[in-house]
Amino acid sequence: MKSYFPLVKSPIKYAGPKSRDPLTFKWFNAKQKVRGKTMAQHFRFAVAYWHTFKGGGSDMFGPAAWVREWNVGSPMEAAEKALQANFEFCQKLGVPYYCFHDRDIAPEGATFTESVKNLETVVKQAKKMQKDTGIKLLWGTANLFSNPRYTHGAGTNPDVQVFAYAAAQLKHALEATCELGGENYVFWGGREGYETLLNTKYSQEQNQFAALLQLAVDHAKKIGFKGQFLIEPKPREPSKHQYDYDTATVLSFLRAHGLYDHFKINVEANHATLAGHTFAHELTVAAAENKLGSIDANAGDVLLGWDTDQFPVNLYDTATAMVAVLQQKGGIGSGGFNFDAKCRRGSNDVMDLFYAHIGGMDAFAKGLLVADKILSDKAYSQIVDDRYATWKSPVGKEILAGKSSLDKLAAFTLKNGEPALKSGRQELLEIHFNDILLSL
Ligand code: XLS
Ligand code: CA
Ligand code: CA
Repeated sequence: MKSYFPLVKSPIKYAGPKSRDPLTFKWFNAKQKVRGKTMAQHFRFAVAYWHTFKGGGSDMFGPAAWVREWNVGSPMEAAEKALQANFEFCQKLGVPYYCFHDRDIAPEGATFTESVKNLETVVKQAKKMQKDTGIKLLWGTANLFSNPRYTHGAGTNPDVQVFAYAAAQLKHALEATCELGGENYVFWGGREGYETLLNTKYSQEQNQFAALLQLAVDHAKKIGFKGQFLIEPKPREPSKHQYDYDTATVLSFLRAHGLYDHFKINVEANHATLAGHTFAHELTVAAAENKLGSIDANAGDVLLGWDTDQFPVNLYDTATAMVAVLQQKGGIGSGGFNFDAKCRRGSNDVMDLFYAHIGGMDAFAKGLLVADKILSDKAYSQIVDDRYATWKSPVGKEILAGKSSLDKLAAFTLKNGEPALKSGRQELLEIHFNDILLSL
């Protein structure tokens, strides 16, 4: 069989931090244990099909700048070749999972029937390749945003005929994910948002979107799909306002519509920054409710205001992210770290795909080691624990147990008077964080 990556002869190996060979891992050591789990178990890394195998370096100022060797021939021929490239790439990189949209792996046909047939054909091929290589599907999703029919949204479209079309496409994407043993199914709200409130019935659209999610939950039960449903927040782009703005908004939407138990969150770093949050913030909010389901491991650019989907290289960001991830009891379960990232338009060589993924895996591995050390560091945790020490007093315990009252607290305040203003030790903790990051 043809090799699309002939320059990578064998799977990438761990060679340690002193290695200067760009085709080795310096920090990601699959077998190394951290907090009782191997790095492979912590991360469950995945390759994003759309960027890695279907991307051509396009941006809003220019169309695709390159065509990969596998993306040639008829659409169905290209689909099969791209699958082969995917499995060769994942095997050589040592990444156990991939993720896709239905329209990444199989081309949309001239009719709905043809699209379904294309998907079924490709799913059969993918199933065989998964079996042959051991590479698995972390999550599948439906592309309910690229086709012009979804211009005004899919689930939130004002036209019920478009809603039905989206539901039909979702049904087949979910069945494909189920057939391929996908461990999760993602909803990213493509064009589920609005451009102007002047033409929008906000609460009607919220109810429609909830109805679509409920239909998916019901269908999963019907077909025996056991994977985890995930929602991926994003505040804007393509719509001016996206309904799944951020983690807190999504959790409250799920609660309001009786869907809370069926969904977890897929946190993407670049979407966090678009929402005006840090990546660590979004992870912390999700983990606080044990709702951190999976991660789209990428990065934005501080100087560009859009979704640049870059590979993660900033160690401070990966370290603070991993501190948040480790706070969730039991880890990320059936989720993983999906590199929803693309090489820059100027990085057009297939070898750049290897350098980019290796760099991302190393950045997260190093982040994990730093986070582990921070969380085990007594001096560090003591400073944080001391800030909250008064909550262990009788009055604090009583408040948290729901046994206090405003009268009791007024009496307490009369007796104790003005509280002392204590230092939060921010700068000390920041220095301490850097000391640990630099010491590893
Ligand atoms: C787009 C999203 C998308 C989802 C999957 O901004 O990141 O790629 O991850 O639909
Ligand atoms: Ca994403
Ligand atoms: Ca993105």
